[in-house]
Amino acid sequence: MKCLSIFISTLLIISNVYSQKAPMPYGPLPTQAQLSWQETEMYCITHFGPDTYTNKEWGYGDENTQIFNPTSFNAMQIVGAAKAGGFKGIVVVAKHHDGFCLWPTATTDHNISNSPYKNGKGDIVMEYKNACDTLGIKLGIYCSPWDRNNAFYGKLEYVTNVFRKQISELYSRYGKLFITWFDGANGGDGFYGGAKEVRKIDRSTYYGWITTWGISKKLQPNAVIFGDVGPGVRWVGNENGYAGETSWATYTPHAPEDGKEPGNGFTKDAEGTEGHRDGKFWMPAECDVSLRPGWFYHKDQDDKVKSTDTLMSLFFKSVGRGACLDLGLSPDRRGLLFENDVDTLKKFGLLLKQTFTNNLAKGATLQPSNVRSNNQEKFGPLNLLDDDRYSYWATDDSVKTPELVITLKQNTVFNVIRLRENIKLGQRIEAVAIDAYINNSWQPIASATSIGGNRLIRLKHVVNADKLRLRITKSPVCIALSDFGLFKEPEAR
Ligand code: FUL
Repeated sequence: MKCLSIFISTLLIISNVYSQKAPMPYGPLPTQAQLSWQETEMYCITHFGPDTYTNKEWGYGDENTQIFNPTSFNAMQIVGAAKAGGFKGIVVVAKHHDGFCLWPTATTDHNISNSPYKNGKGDIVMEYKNACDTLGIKLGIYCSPWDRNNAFYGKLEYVTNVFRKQISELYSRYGKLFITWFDGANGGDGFYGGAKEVRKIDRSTYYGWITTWGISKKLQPNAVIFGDVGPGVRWVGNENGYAGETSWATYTPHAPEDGKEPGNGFTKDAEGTEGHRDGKFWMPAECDVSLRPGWFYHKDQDDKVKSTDTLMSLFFKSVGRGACLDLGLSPDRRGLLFENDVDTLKKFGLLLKQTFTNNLAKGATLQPSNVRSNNQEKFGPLNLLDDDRYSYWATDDSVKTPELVITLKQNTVFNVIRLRENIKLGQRIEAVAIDAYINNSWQPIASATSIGGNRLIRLKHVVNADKLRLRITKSPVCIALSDFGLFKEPEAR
């Protein structure tokens, strides 16, 4: 017996000497659903319904179901255009505030079965799902809590007998979803079954969020839940598509909570833009913005489709700041994306490919420069160049501001720097600086704050160098860096 325990403790000592201890996680951590969402980076949200035919943004709820009759709705064209743009998911607006359901629902007559589309046999959500499956794109669903058509809106019955049943249908019929999307616009005037009045609700309490979110968690455990107050992904606080220059994945909404997750509540929009460094929850931001001025299609906006340059700039200000970009697409009355929209998406996708396919840091050697050598054998391998977000390089617990010298294979011209942390260990780094070795001295070329799941630094001018230095200038704990990448965004275009 004694022999065995000596043997085991010897083994333990040996394994302690040779294995590197992983750093302790820091602060709130992402769930698996949040990690998959983070990797998605870019997805679209499609608005199509009665508003498309009435030229409105918010239908009143009295629209005749007969007006919904697209002649050539083609989910493959829409999802295909998104895919060409580099987007990896589609959130389908299955019901907007006007209450019209784009799937055959048992909860209300105000739905596609009572429209001429496919003689009442249509199901737009299913068509999207099939196109997404065919094209390898993730599916998400938005079902507006606010319903300006429903007679019961404002009463408890609406939540229990209508809204929750609608999301149950949606979350059980269309396969695996990556996100369930809850809009924050709520209460006001509407048709409400003919009452035509103003109905105000308390958005913190009316929908019984804990129970309502429970439906998503039960039926779609791998989906993140988006809402103003999360709980999985927060609204960034504007519909212009950008996160703050500093944007933390952690956040505390102004809401009562049960200690584990945020409860019913509200947010201060502006706080969503930056998040909170000391936030209690892992709740990164989604940046939503439409490709056109409106979310729905309006003919007079055909020439106001965002340019490739604008999309690129939004990409850097959302995805490049650790958030995800959710771009609004607006199929027209035919049920297709208009030519200009398709065109700009395609060009944007090409530009992303041109910029990011070739990581110019590949083949570089990385060397810690300011860390005492007796710590070095504890560091993991410097394998930061393999596009794996979770293999990482960690410093010893006491080393919070390490420096890395990156020696490139040759002189390299670049204008984008990418940094990522292994966020499975939390968001750790608070600030970094990067220098290039030019004319025999280190010259600062960039700095950034919050890193998290993704940080892209877009330089104003190209840099030509063969040696760089990354300095972690602020971190409360040792770091867990998973990526250092260099890219060249085409300048003249
Ligand atoms: C908003 C809604 O009110 C808009 O109509 C749109 O659906 C947008 C994505 O969310 O809050």
